[in-house]
Amino acid sequence: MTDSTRLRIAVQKKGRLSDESLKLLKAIGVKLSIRDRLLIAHSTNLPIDLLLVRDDDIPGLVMDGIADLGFIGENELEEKMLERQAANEPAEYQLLKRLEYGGCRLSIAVPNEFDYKGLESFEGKRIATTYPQLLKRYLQENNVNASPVMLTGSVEVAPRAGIADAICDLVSTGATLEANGLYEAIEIFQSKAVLIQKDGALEENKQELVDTLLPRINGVMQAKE
Ligand code: PRT
Ligand code: ZN
Repeated sequence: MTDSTRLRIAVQKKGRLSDESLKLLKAIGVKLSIRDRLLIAHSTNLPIDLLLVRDDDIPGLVMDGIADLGFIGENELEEKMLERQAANEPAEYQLLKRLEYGGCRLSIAVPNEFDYKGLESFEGKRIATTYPQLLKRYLQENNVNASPVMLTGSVEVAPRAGIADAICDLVSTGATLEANGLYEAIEIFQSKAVLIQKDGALEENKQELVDTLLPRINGVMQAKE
């Protein structure tokens, strides 16, 4: 059961942001009882419910005001914002805090045999990506005529499969690129996890709760420095 008086926080159910986000909630004193496979989890000590969802859904849930807060990667957040702006859908949110985990970069990478000489090398090329909006914005800003090819997975095999000439994907250690015979040509976006809040005022009790939680997040982050 959901209760609209409880603060609703969207968190990735399973994946790279999941553990760190839950750990942070725990560190700021939010006790949780999470049972496998459920979409919703309740805090046992505070009026908080977690929505456990795919990360792709988190920006939209906050922008639509279904979740009050959300933990999300800036890459996913910015991509969704651009997508919604293009579709004239609500795309507003408030940034509460940039966090210290989930760090990665969105980069254009090319096969080892690709002769990269600068951005002009991408002229007329096909670039496979899961982030077509971020890629399009970058290409437009830099006056490059290349075609994004949208793939929701296995982006790194697209050049080998003959689907694209290059890829635009998230990189952290670079091991995935190397294993697939690719190298990083250019970084187009840097990302970390962030905590966002829905646009507009929260109900008073929820705002009071957020006001007590935020300083605790700052405290946890400072303690780690
Ligand atoms: O199922 P769901 O949709 O929720 O999860 P997902 O598979 O879409 O996302 P997930 O869990 O993989 O990543 C969630 C978020 O973590 C991303 O949106 C980023 O904000 C952040 N993040 C940080 C990363 C990486 N680092 C990362 N390295 N997300 C993905 N990767 C992938 C990348 O796509 C590539 O396949 O890891 C590979 C590259 O890693 P390296 O270390 O080999 O360079
Ligand atoms: Zn996802």
